[in-house]
Amino acid sequence: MPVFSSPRSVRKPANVSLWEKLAEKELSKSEKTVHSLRTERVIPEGIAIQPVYYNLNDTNPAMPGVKPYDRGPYATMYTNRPWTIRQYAGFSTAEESNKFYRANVAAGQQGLSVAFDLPTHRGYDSDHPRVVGDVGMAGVSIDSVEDMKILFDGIPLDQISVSMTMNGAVLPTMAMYVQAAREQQEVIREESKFREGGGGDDKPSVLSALRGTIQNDILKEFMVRNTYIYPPKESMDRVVADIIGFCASNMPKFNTVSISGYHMQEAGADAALELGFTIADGLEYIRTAVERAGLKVDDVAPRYSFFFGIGMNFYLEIAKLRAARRLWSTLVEKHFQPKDSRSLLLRTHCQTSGYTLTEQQPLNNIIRTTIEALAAVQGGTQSLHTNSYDEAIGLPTVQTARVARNTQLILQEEAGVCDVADPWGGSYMNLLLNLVTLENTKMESLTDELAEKAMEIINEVEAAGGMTSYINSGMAKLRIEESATKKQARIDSGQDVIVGVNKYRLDAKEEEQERQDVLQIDNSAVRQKQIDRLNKLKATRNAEEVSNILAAIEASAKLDCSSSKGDDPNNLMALCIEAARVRCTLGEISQALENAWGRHVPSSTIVQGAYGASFTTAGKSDSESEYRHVLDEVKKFEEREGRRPRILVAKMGQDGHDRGAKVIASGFSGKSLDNLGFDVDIGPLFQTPQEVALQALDSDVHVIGISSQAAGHKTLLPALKAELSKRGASNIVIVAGGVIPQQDYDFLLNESKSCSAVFGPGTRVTDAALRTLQLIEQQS
Ligand code: MLC
Ligand code: 5AD
Repeated sequence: MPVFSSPRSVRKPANVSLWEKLAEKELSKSEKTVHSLRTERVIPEGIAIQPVYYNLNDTNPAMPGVKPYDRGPYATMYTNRPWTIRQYAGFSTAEESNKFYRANVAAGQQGLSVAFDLPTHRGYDSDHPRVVGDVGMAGVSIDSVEDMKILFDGIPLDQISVSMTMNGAVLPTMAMYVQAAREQQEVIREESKFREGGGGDDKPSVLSALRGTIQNDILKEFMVRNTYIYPPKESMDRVVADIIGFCASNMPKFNTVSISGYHMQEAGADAALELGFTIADGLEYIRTAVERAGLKVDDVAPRYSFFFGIGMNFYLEIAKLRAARRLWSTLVEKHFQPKDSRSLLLRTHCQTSGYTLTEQQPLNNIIRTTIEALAAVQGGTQSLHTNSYDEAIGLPTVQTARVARNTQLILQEEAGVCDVADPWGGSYMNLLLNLVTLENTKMESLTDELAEKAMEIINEVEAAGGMTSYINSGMAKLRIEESATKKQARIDSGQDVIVGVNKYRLDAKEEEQERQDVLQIDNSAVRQKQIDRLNKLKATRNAEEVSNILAAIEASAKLDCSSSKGDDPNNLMALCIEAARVRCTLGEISQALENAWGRHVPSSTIVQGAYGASFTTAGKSDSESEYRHVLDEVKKFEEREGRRPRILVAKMGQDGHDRGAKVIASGFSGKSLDNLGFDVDIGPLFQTPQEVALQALDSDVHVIGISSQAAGHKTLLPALKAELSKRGASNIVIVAGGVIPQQDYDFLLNESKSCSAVFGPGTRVTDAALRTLQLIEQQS
């Protein structure tokens, strides 16, 4: 039975003594002591809240901060320092985003987290013809160090920790951040010299003061997020490795990789897959540093950090973070034998799930986000982003961002959740399995069982030669897509409940009243502003310096040997900082690397059979009969037309979120009973409207289904329509789906007539298929 800890026992268990030692060390910079934590936090009811609870009868109880860290990476956890409230944000221009960051920090946010726009992610300047619809839409546009300086204007980079979500164009972005910090520091030094009549020069290098995190996790980009630029090998051996190497030597407080499971969960992975793949990615990054860059595990692992998504399965998500810490410490110890115990600590950021939020009855999303946030902190996260309740329809407004931030402030400052480390330690949560076997298993079954499931996945990956080989085999993507398709089928067939979507729906009129305003971004104005700034920059810089450093970057990229050590003159991060200093643009630096390595072209696959299988085993006769109705209609169409309805599922612009596209492609496709019977072509990512039109004509499709998740729809759909009419192919039906706010429907359907139907979030695949079929029939 778990009971209060107290100084009662005669011989203290070793873990408790260790905990006390670690806790005193953590508390040394504060006014608090272990004694004060135990005795002075008395609630009005007269009870002293303990910093940690454990079973006094256990000879050596598990403790936070103690191996294998199920109970948390730090001994004192939030009793000493709460998790960091770190809201991910970026809006159109550097000026707008800077204003937003400053206001957020003033309102209680504790760390920054930058969302870049898609052209920046993919290494294009704002004036590139491929990115017309994307500039400034899903985050802030950064073309040069000048933009970066504006982004952080008035924000002391040597004091506030900054996370940057960047993986593709990570070299120029990191370089511009470092250069902006240096120039910011120079200004401060100049000012202090002026004020103090000299001095200021003896301050430590700004690089060593920088605190933050760069995502730099390219492996999951190839699996799910898709903002890669270069092929996997060069991305790992030179981009990831050179950044890790540079930071290990020069930026000791900077977290060099944020190993992310979040995007796997958003793409449809269940908790075991997310956990297994993420830990396997982490092991691969240590191997890269050790084998490719000649670094030691203790040079790098203490600055690897993690990032998990937190969905609606409350208990499971708590168990996931506990299991993650155990798996990481155990596997790092086993494979790499570090000497520094910090190499074993899994520290993580979490973000509540965007996927679980709904367009219908958006206020319900506040409740969902609160539950997910609570799971993240009960699981012991170090840093947290809570989503805004308008997530399913667009980027946050000032008001919805405030509610999201306040959710965390309320948890920290009103609900008392920081009072104790790991309240779940010792819980007797048994799964069905244990009830069946009636085994009196030790508590925390869920953590154990999830860890076991993830371990099976890790073993499968390791047996395939590690994560890079496993990804190259296509298995990682397929397993996640299969899991996503099954999830969609469970929702469509009503097995998984989503309140307000597949159960307890409002009628159309009530839903209309619930509608929210969505942040509107004037994409063409942002783009023009960026182009003007680029032109000005190019007119005032030293052209010779620019071409010299770009040539040096290209030459280094072509070298066979690894130059990942931070002091190597060929280290790409060091060269890119110099390029940022002389005002090379992000697009130019990316192009220099592309000249050496080329751009990665992914292959597209469609999962077969997963959708219908869940329907036909759902055991609900009405959903099964609906499903069969669609199949019958498709069959009739085939008999009448001599071929099956053919759809091209395509994505335009730099938007790489392809869960929706893959689920539609997979659900619609196939001839067997397991899928809906359409003939499905799936286009490559990142197409221009012209490329999509040409592929549609080539494949002679009846309909194009455009999936849009990154707000480019108002520019790109009209452009596609125009491309089709130009080629005399107006008979091809266009339908659209994804994150498209209702207020844009009228523009798309009536004003610009650029598509015939919009399938918003929460649309069932069977409904979309039936409506699409009707539209094709009307057209022919
Ligand atoms: C913490 N500290 C303590 C303590 N808790 N000291 C004493 N007692 C305690 N109880 C110390 C730590 O050791 C550290 O110091 C310092 O306080 C900060 O704590 P931290 O735990 O490291 O927190 P933080 O700085 O916030 O770092 C958290 C992190 C980091 C390690 C997870 O990597 C991070 O901030 N990640 C955020 C990633 C992110 O925002 N990603 C957004 C992705 S969005 P020291 O000296 O040891 O450092 C996305 C969406 C998309 O990707 O676009 O697809
Ligand atoms: N600002 C705020 N949140 C964002 N997200 C993506 N871009 C932004 C942005 N510019 C969040 C959403 C999305 C997840 C990938 O990150 O929650 O689901």
